[in-house]
Amino acid sequence: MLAPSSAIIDAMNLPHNADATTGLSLAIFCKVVDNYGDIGICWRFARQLRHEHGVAVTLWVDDLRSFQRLCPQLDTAAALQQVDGVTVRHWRGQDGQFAPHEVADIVIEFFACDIPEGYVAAMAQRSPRPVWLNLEGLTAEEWVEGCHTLPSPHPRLPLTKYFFFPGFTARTGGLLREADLAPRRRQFQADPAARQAFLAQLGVQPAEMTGLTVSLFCYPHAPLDALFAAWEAGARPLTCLVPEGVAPEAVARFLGAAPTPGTAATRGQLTVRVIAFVAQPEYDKLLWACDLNFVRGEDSFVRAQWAGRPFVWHIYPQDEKLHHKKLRAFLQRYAPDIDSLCRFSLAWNGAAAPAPDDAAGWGACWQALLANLPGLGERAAAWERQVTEIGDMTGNLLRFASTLRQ
Ligand code: TRH
Repeated sequence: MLAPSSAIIDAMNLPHNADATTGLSLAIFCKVVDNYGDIGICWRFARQLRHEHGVAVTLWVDDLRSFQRLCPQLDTAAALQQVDGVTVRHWRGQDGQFAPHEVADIVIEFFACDIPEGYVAAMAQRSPRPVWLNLEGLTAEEWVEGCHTLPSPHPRLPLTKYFFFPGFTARTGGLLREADLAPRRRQFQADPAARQAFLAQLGVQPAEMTGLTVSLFCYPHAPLDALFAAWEAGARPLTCLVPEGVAPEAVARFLGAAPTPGTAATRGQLTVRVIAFVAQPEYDKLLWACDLNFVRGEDSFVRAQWAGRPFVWHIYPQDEKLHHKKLRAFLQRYAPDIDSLCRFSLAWNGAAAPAPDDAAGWGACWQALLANLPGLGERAAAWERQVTEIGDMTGNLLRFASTLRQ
């Protein structure tokens, strides 16, 4: 059984499902499959709902430790807490009884995680019935446009769930983007002192700030040894900033030491510097501060698109190489005529040559990308404008939900 939620909420004097600003309440259920993307997306979404739309948000999440890496102020022992205006509840997987009044106006299940049966039963009893959405994963594939907002009636209960797909076109839900993100980024990028202070706080040395700075966030299977070798032999000094825990084995091989924050080594033109895994808002600044960003999964991939800088995506691997299809679909939209980025991205994801042991191939692949960095910067700016036009995902989702509310 879940803890008696009403009693705890009453004791903490928190709202059940009411909000002073809009009166709208929303519950997000998030299961952390692995890594940080699941909670990273839900946490960002929750804060935006609260801060920009005044929605009373309850975020149910089953893994508070992953969450704490993005949000250091979180108490991993608390069953219920308020963080940044959001009610965070530790979802321990138990089922239990819920009263209809505990159900939010809008219920979001993230990535088709099964929400507690007792909660679903209470949803069916609530009047009016809540809006129920399944927030899906991001892909650039075309089929998404045909599935976005489709209904899925419950087999037994008088409830209908709707699919909501983020995406890159006007026939999808768009991407998460806070209203103040672009102005904050522009201000930061127009202020060299802000960049210097930010990088210095991460331990980056003044001399390193004048060369090419690259942030690196990838899965451990990335062909990192080959890329490090290409950077080491390159024509320009390059500093690679690696948050702690990213591709630890390859990073340790280069460093000759355990990759703990503050550890750095220089060979040839390349300095690899391990930095602390930063809190989520700081990660944006890291992307804004670097000349090129390597990102992965879903959330950092989207943030790189709002950073206005060139980026390379390491896609989350899936069975039967489904991820290669998704990568190609994105490249087809983002960079159909940018050969250097397509070649590099396909190789980085193991979808094309050069192979990881082809040092000369990687050297050439990197040189081509480097030579095209200014062009990639222009493409990043144009893409940002294009995707901004379709509206942000949170606003789009609330608009869709309002059409379903009885
Ligand atoms: O961590 P990811 O690989 O996460 C996911 C999950 O694997 C998930 O199951 C899968 O569905 C999804 O990828 C596709 O990558 P992602 O999505 O980029 O999430 C990382 C989060 O961590 C993102 O919110 C940014 C944040 N972050 C920080 O806050 N600080 C940091 O220093 C770094 C490197 C990342």
